[in-house]
Amino acid sequence: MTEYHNEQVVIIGLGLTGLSCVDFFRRRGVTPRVMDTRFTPPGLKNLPVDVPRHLGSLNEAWLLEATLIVASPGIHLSHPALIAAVGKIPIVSDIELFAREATTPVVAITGSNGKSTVTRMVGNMAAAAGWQVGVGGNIGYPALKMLNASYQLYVLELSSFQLETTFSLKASAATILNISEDHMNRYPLGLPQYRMAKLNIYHNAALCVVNADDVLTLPTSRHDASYVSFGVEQGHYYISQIAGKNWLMARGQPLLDCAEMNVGGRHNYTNALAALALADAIGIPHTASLSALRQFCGLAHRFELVHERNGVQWINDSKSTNVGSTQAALNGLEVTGDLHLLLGGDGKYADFTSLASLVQGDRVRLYCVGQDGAQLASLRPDDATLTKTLEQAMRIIGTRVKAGDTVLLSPACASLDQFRNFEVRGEIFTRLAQEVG
Ligand code: UMA
Ligand code: ADP
Repeated sequence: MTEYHNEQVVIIGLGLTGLSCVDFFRRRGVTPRVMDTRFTPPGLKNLPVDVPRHLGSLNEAWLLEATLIVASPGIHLSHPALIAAVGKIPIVSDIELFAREATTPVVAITGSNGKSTVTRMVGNMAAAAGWQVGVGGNIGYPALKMLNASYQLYVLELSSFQLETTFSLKASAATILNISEDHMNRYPLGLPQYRMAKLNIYHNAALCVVNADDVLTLPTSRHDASYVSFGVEQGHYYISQIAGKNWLMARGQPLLDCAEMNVGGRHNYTNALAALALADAIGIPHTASLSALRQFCGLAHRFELVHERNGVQWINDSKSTNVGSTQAALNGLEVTGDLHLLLGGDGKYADFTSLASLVQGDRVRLYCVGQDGAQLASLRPDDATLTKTLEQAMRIIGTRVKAGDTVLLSPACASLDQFRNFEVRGEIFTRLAQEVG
């Protein structure tokens, strides 16, 4: 166990991560100081009264007095108040604290899209094998909380923000599922800077699981040499046609007829391949991993059919928060009538132009909402419907839909401009679908 008694610890951020860090240190007899730029951060009501807190800004004096700063993922390391501390005082993530303590194997998963899906798939595979498995990290359950129970395996979903300040992780198997543009508001140097953060996941990993179709997922360091790959038609794990059906394959061996899975779309088949590669790496038997894949029904808010009436399908893909995930949704979609597509929210400085070709044609009707709605409406300037809110757009759609149509919320944007999180956005879409549909 790492010793923190002589450390002056400062935690930045009082959300899920910050609270888990407070608990981590207090269990070790250390009282940290906590700060958050928000006046009423969500964790405030659960913060023990004796923990010193500074709210509404970052306290530079406290930062400079610290010997260890733990930064929540939501705080930019380039925040002006942090500049004086960077390079002088160690700044780490909650995942770094976790990695220092973890004594059982870790499977680590990052990527621009598919992290939660693959994390859950691997967790389900391990559970199907009868293992005690902890699933946490960016998926919504802070990693440090998992240290309070005993597990045989940890499956960790990691964001680029968490990986920026993680140094001690030694995953048994680590993957970058794919890399496409996201969070450009946090990476002023663009995609290479974002990728650099993600590549940290391979550092000291026993095995890297890479995407053979995405060169950006390949390790750059010679220390990260041991790898297996997955891809659509190439790699150790791939998809092959057998008697007219798509099969998941591993090194020439057919493993699963994709028709046996309850999630569709090529991206979900490659997600399954990545999960199988990770599961094989840590010794989960195929009987368990394939059974888990057969039973996996997808996660809420990821291309989820939430309502169907009068021949109209309403699909909630609220977790689509970047261009890549909206492309995946549109590429996999088969619509008999018109597609009513809802885009918009906080685009995080994304370049949306690659969506343009996908939203043209007589069968597509485009609705754009939220902070970056106008920018998205310019993808189809003549007839896109621009409204301030999702609700206004849904009420218009309700008057236009007819049998055979599909309504898809796949916003390509974060929800935080108008909603607490993507779950709330998806729940409101679902409620409105039931009301207007
Ligand atoms: N914030 C401030 N001031 C601060 C600290 C944070 O304004 O001093 C803001 C951030 O800009 C952000 C919000 O508060 O908008 C939440 O930040 P946080 O670091 O307190 O977040 P947590 O509640 O700790 O949740 C974090 C992850 N959130 C982010 O990375 C923004 C959660 O991932 C994760 O589930 C949780 O830790 C547990 O590990 C969410 C997410 O949106 C789902 N992740 C991004 C994504 O998937 O795209 C990376
Ligand atoms: P993440 O945790 O990386 O955000 P999720 O599994 O929650 O990933 O899925 C987020 C969005 O990305 C959903 O819209 C989902 O349909 C889409 N998606 C899932 N896997 C992939 C993939 N491999 N490539 C592109 N999009 C994907």
